[in-house]
Amino acid sequence: MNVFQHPYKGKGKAGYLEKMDQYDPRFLLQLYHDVYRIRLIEEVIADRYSQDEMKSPIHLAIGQEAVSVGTCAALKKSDSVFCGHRTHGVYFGKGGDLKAMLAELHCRIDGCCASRGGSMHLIDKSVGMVGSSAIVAGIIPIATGAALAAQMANEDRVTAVYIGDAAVEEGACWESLNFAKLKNLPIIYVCENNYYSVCSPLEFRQHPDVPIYQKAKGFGLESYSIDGNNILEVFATMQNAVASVRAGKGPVFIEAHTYRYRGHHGPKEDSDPGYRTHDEFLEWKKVDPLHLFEAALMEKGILSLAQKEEMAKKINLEIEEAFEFALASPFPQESDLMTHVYSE
Ligand SMILES: Cc1ncc(C[n+]2csc(CCOP(=O)(O)OP(=O)(O)O)c2C)c(N)n1
Repeated sequence: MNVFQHPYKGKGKAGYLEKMDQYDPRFLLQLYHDVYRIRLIEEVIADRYSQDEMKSPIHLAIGQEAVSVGTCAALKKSDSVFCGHRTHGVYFGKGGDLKAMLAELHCRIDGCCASRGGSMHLIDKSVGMVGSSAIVAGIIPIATGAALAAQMANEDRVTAVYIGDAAVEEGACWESLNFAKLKNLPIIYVCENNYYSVCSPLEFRQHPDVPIYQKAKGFGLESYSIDGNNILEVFATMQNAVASVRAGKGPVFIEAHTYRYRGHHGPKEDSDPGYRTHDEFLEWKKVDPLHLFEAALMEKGILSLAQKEEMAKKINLEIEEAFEFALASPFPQESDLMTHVYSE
């Protein structure tokens, strides 16, 4: 089955236009800015990666930015997010610091994990990014435990955990959902379904009769399947989910359909190995989360070309300064090797 026979392809620009009037234009511009910023940052990371200054492996979120920005926009700073290995979009969506992230990717002490994490293990408690893990599905029980802790401490804190479509193929996922439902936990599972697990297409791994969100429904969770490239649909769904969770109605599951443009890891586009075609990639580019939103904003007169260019100028300057910061930051000292390491 080609992914384009999948029912969730999005409605294109019309899908934005029909929803835009209900929002303050300043809010829409902020969302656009945040998506654009992630796109530009990751494109520069990709361009500079071959210089071999960044020693961390990378999994880019280019193409999937609307999921991160749209969901995080519905969360408070005091809410917690957890992530798998594709961390950058969520980190920036939650308000993460560009200098701290680039220093982390360059394995420097000013990194948000002081160089102990790298791209796949970004943690920054100052913005509520509490944990991320390269073990597929490994973060799900951890996030579920954090939601249990919030509930036991009677804290008004929602936990959101970001997982891929392959993570739902692990038992830890369903054990966690079962437990979250049982305990009525304040947690939202956001599944970024980009249709691939490394080079393995979804249709080789899961039966099309049982979409991911329906599996979650089977565990009793309130569950949605949405166009993850439409930031307004993502935001509205997450806003409802957050309200429901805060009202004590228990866990929610969101399956957001989207597509990654670059290889599973590394900086390049990757139609060559043959696991997906270049035509498929071009089809998804027609529903690009940045460009469709941009076209809709321009059609409504909310964004002008001059504004866009000004935005890009500022973001590119910020990126340039952040790279300079990262490259000037010292490497960790050998004497620090065992700091934060626990052993009996
Ligand atoms: C338990 C485990 N099994 C296998 C791997 C190897 N691996 C790394 S990423 C990945 C695919 C993950 O796909 P998905 O969860 O859909 O996220 P995406 O990369 O598409 O964002 C696999 C199989 C791993 N890291 N952990």
